[in-house]
Amino acid sequence: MVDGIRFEEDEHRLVRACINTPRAKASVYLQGAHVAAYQLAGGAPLLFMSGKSHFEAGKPLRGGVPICFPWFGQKSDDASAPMHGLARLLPWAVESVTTETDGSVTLVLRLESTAETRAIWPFDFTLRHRVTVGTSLTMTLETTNTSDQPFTFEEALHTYFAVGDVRQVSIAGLAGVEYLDKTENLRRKVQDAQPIRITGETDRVYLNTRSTCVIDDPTLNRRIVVEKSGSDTTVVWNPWIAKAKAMPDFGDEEWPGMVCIETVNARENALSLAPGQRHEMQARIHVEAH
Ligand code: TA6
Repeated sequence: MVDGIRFEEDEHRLVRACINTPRAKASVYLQGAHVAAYQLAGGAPLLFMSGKSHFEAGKPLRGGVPICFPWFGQKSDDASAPMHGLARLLPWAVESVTTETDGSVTLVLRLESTAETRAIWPFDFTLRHRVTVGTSLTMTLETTNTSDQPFTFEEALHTYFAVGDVRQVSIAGLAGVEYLDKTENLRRKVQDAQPIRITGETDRVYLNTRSTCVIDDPTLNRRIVVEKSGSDTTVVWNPWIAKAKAMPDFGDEEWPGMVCIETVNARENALSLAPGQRHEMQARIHVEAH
């Protein structure tokens, strides 16, 4: 037993790690290595989780940090394949738990390809997700090509942030960056110099950017800083009213309370790995007073 972490079955019989450190607490489901909650001691939840989320084997949670792998969005050659890939639907194994000297806890979860995954995506891989819970939330997704042939993949840490009112939020860090607007058939646009404001359904794939993004949330009196490495794509998403209503696992009135700033490699930023090659993508998230 390592201090600061215990494993339990939740009320839906899904296994989660409950991490409690002096500075922060979090929960991570073994299914999908899915960080479901994170908050600083004495602070408000940093991650959004829908009150209507599924908590069922084989279904993704609606909130927290879904892992998208080995494709982002729809599978390009098979519309019937699961959205955002397989990784978030499968049970991951606990590889290690360590407590750092600063009291933070690092949980490493692992997913290896199987005959089931190869039937859908014909390559062998090992994924590791290293989650460090402390005064910041650091998530590192490591992909290793264990095939005897190269493969090309997309990946995302599809992070749902809790905000007081998305209509009052501004998002800095993407000025001048080219993006694909998924609300307009992937039309290519360039972000202007102003911080992003959410005034309707927003679903943008920002390309070739390694920038840190900052969510300024005057309602909750905080700034959320999203730093990243090993990622060239950032996705910004809020479903707004109609899309919120269209999602059965998302409350009709929940859309003002969330925004996704996703740490991604997708589309023209998809990655290729040679046999035996490894890649790491990391998101480092912390909160600052407003
Ligand atoms: O990252 C934004 C997005 O691709 C949206 O288009 C929307 O589909 C969202 O992901 C949620 O996808 P999901 O499969 O989790 O419902």
